[in-house]
Amino acid sequence: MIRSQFPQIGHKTNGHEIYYFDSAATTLKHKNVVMATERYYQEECANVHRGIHTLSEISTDRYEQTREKLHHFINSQGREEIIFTKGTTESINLVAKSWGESNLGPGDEIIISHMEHHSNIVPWQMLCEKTGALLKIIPITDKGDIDLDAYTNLLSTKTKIVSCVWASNTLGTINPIEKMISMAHEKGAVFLVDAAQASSHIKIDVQKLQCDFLALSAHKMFGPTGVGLLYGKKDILNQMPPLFGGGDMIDTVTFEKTTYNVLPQKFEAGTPNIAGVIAWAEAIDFIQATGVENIAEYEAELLAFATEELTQVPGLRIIGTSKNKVAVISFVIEDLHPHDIATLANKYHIAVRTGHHCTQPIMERMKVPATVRASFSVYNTQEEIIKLKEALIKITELFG
Ligand code: C6P
Repeated sequence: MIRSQFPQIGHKTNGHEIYYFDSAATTLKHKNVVMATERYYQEECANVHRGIHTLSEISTDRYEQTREKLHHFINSQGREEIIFTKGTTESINLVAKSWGESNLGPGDEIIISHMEHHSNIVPWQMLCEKTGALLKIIPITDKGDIDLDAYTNLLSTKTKIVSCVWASNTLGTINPIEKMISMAHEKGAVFLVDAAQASSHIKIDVQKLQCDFLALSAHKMFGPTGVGLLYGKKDILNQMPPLFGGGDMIDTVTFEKTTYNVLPQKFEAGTPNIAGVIAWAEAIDFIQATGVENIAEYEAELLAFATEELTQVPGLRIIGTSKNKVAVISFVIEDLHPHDIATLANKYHIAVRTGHHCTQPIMERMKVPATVRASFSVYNTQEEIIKLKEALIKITELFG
């Protein structure tokens, strides 16, 4: 039984069990992730790549095992293409700064979509300010799909990079990313995939996708917070300058000249989140043992059920109605402010997110001030979704 593998399920907070529908913000943590974190701090704490004593060797081995697992998990060509970062945000910033500043100039174009998370907007705006490059936006339809015709028209030989979300955290839309990548390549542009919301729902195969970069976060796939990865094609990563200078990323240092380490260490300056990286391996094991396809199938059933149930709530309107979605439902209810809905839902021990979900341009596009977002994962049940629906009905009744 999957639920029993997540220690937080069943735990009482302020005397109450919480119905957790906020997995798009961060998933619950698998019990082996918690245990591996504890084991590192209780028994095996040591720095990595820095000592020849037994504890350092154990930590280094475990740390590098996670890299090896991720290399297989996303099917990269080599383990050196896996760079550990703090998460998706840092990964995208790394590409924008390191690759962007050495490859872009005035008049060059960067394409993103209207449904990007702020993490995939702001770094490119900063890059444009620095280099004189221009940011172009792919429009989205009322249902929340990418407008592929508009994308075709935006692409040109001026396009240097396209950076697009695979699955939207707000609309749930799964974008036709493989097709979008091949269209960008035809114009000679490189492509970054924001896989933050895809990682625990969609099988990732970077060789099949042919993407040049891919970013994701461990905490959205049952793993710890504060750790993620940047995948990059080896040839491209080799040409990029390091972003941070410090320990571990160097080969030799003198006051006259420093030479850099090889991949992946070139991009991993300083003591990393060792416990986080080590514990992440357990999350990957869980996903692989369960099967991404099985997770996706179960979540698709939950999404269909929740869509059916929630549309029975008077005045409820779903924002993001693409045919192809991960298990995310953003909604508004007529005459109620999303913040009031979420505050009252909390009184019924229901955890949903409210606000702009770090996607303010989507709010403006869909003409709503904010939405309530219920996101589901492999440990949610239909019974819980009924509780959500009942709470929402009570809330609408309360407001008359
Ligand atoms: N979305 C949400 O509640 P970090 O914070 O670096 O792990 O991930 C950033 C990020 C990037 N892209 C997408 C599509 C995301 O969903 C997120 C994180 C969370 O929707 C927190 S804002």
